[in-house]
Amino acid sequence: MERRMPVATHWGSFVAVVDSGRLVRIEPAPDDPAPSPIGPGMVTAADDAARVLRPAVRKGWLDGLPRTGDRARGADAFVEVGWDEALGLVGGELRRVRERYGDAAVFGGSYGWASAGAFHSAQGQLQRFLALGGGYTDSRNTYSTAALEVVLPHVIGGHPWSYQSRMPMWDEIAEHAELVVAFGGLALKNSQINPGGLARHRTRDLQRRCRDAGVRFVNVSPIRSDTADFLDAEWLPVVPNTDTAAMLGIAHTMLVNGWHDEDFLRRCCTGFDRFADYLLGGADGVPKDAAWAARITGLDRAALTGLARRLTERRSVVMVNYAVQRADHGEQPIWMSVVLAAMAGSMGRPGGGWGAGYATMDATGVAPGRPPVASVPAVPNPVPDFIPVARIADTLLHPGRTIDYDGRRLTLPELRLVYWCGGNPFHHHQDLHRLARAWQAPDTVVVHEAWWNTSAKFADIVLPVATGLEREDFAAGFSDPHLTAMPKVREPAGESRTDHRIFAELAERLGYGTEFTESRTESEWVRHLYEQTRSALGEAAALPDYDEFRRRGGAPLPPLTGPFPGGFAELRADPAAHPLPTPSGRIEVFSAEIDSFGYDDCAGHPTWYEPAEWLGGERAGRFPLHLVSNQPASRLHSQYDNGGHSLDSKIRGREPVTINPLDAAARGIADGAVVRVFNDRGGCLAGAILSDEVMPGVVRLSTGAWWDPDQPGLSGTLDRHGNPNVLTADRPCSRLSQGPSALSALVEVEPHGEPLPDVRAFAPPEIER
Ligand SMILES: Nc1nc2c(c(=O)[nH]1)N[C@H]1C(S)=C(S)[C@@H](COP(=O)(O)OP(=O)(O)OC[C@H]3O[C@@H](n4cnc5c(=O)[nH]c(N)nc54)[C@H](O)[C@@H]3O)O[C@H]1N2
Ligand SMILES: Nc1nc2c(c(=O)[nH]1)N[C@H]1C(S)=C(S)[C@@H](COP(=O)(O)OP(=O)(O)OC[C@H]3O[C@@H](n4cnc5c(=O)[nH]c(N)nc54)[C@H](O)[C@@H]3O)O[C@H]1N2
Ligand SMILES: [Mo]
Repeated sequence: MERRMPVATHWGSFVAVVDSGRLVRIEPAPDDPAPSPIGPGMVTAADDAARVLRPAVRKGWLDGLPRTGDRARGADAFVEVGWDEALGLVGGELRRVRERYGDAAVFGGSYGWASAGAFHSAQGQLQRFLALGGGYTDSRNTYSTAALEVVLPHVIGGHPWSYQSRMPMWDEIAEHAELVVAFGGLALKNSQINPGGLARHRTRDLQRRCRDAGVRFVNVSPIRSDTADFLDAEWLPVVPNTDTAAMLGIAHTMLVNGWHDEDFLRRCCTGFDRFADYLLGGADGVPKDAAWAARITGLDRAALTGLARRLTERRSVVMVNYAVQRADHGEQPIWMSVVLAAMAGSMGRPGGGWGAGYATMDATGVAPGRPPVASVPAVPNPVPDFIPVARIADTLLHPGRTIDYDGRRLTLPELRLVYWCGGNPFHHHQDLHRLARAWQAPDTVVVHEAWWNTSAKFADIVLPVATGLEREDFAAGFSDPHLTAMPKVREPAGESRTDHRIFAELAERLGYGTEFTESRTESEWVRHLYEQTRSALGEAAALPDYDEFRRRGGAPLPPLTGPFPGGFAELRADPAAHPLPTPSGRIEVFSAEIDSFGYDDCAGHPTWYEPAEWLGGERAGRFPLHLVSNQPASRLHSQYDNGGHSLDSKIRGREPVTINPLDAAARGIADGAVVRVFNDRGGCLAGAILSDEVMPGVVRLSTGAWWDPDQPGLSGTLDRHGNPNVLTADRPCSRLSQGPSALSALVEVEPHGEPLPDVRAFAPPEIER
């Protein structure tokens, strides 16, 4: 007897087909116009060889408990233990570390996307558990957008994400706009994703509507396919990491021709004069004109001056994606894009102006938000310490060191116990060989994982968790006005348990079980959060009761209609009556606050800084190709790299790397060949795809292939599988944001001879029973 049940994931809603408790297949939701192919491929991963089935403890840790400076983390065998023993070890370590070193020695920053679900939020559960137990060192900002999150509140004010409700939506762009200039493109592969779930994928059809309405698109990006074919976009292949220079060249052209929106800059912005002086070369003698910009960016001077004219003459939108700011000086292209839009004249006019992150997540630019939905209740963290999220290796390597961060001085804490739940640092962090060295520092690393990925292999204690298919919940995606029921589709594999149950039992052992669970079972929690949401939204939302909601499989939420605070339209109409939440109440073209920090790598106005690694720099003599490690089309980061869709994309078992045919020919690389991608930080194998969709001088190796070091435990050895983070640099964007700069890395590529080593990324470590 087949049963059909709703499934909610970060890549959309699906239907699970289950027969006698066995998951048979996952089908697209019938009303999703553009379902993601990632969904169906989840089935085979649910019971593959990489699944963690029982709690496991690293052998060396078990033998010599606890010790530091051990080189074996990441190379050692594991010993399977019962839950009772495993929880005893974790509880004992938490108690020991807290007593001996204080609560700040516990790291609970645990960055990561985990899975959809309002209650079973991995990070939410972990942080509630650690906060009730005395606190933990947290992390701040995201790997996605750290530079944006720190700089934008200085420039337009408010919460880092508040811009999402100020920028024009796709339907407004279709109706009113004539020209979209997208720095970093609008890759539809990325709009498969929406954090926390998504009822229907709408970005593709909305983009199509813009095109049908006659909107012209310009794709400023090293990769042509960053815009869909149907958009028929003009492609400006820009040298990676030079967007700020391109925008300065356009801005200079606007200024010297008097095409800029002087009225808006005078009434609604502050500090344009200071910036104009920089543009014209007042301070450094270098006018940032189109010829200057053309030399840096590789773009035609005429293309830049043409954009200056078209952006100002037409109803235009300046769009910027997130990849451009995951780079050295990543704050600059974000800040400069706001300034460029302010100059162009469409800011605060219907369907025009500025926006970030279009198509990076489906709901961005689709809906301005949804009403709040209850989730696992947060508990204030008694420990004030935090680190900027991407400074984890620095913290482990250099406790006690001080760093700058957004006008403050932070002292990096000494971490003794690292607790990771719902993220994969050996996927997401840069310079993995450095992270592997840093990872030897703490006494103990605890990881909750469903699969033996690299972070599990680098842990001391691995606790197997149930996946999103293996527990009851409901999902409410980012900005998506919809609730989706998440019935338990199958039983947890092996002995795995939910994160919540693991923490509930640990809390019980540590003496605060009732505070953690509030005496509710998991089912009661889910029902409670749903009913809380239902009553908070009241009659108007007309949500059914929980049992009826489960029967229907979901329910729509009322969309948010605004008015949204601080919209640019109100600012343009009357800046005195509708100030932005910035110090000046206006858009800060010049920020006195940032200027007062005195940073040599982030001045008081948008500035072109030469990146540490780029095609125009000295290092390109040794490593002449710019590595674009963008988001993978075939999965979410490292999640379901072991799923069917991602496995199908591999070339002879390796992650594909796309190379321009000119660069391939110069190196004797054939389509489908296995190559070695390398620099002085590391190297990996990958399968070559030759395509002119990537500009010459650039290679694309997307993130997420599980790291497979040739000789685990030995620093610097070749990755057999193709994780670009063995090549990227662990370098902060600047002293302002301390964000990650993964997109600033140069490499060389060469053919790799036969024989090829096996890929063992999906094989579990050696396990003793
Ligand atoms: N070179 C380079 N590196 C990058 C980027 C880049 O562009 N280039 N992008 C960065 C960006 S934008 C991001 S957001 C990060 C993403 O980095 P992560 O968010 O760390 O990546 P994921 O692969 O999503 O990792 C989630 C992990 O949680 C596990 N998991 C899933 N559900 C659950 C659960 O319910 N409980 C528990 N305990 N675990 C669960 C999954 O198995 C997986 O291992 O990567 C960053 N890294
Ligand atoms: N399928 C899929 N979708 C995803 C994700 C995923 O893992 N898989 N991850 C999600 C997450 S967590 C995030 S944060 C977003 C990220 O969204 P983005 O950061 O926007 O996505 P990326 O794919 O990293 O980059 C998009 C394009 O930017 C271009 N680019 C790179 N460097 C430069 C540059 O210096 N200048 C210019 N002009 N262009 C450049 C590249 O050609 C690249 O293809 O995507 C989300 N969507
Ligand atoms: Mo991200």
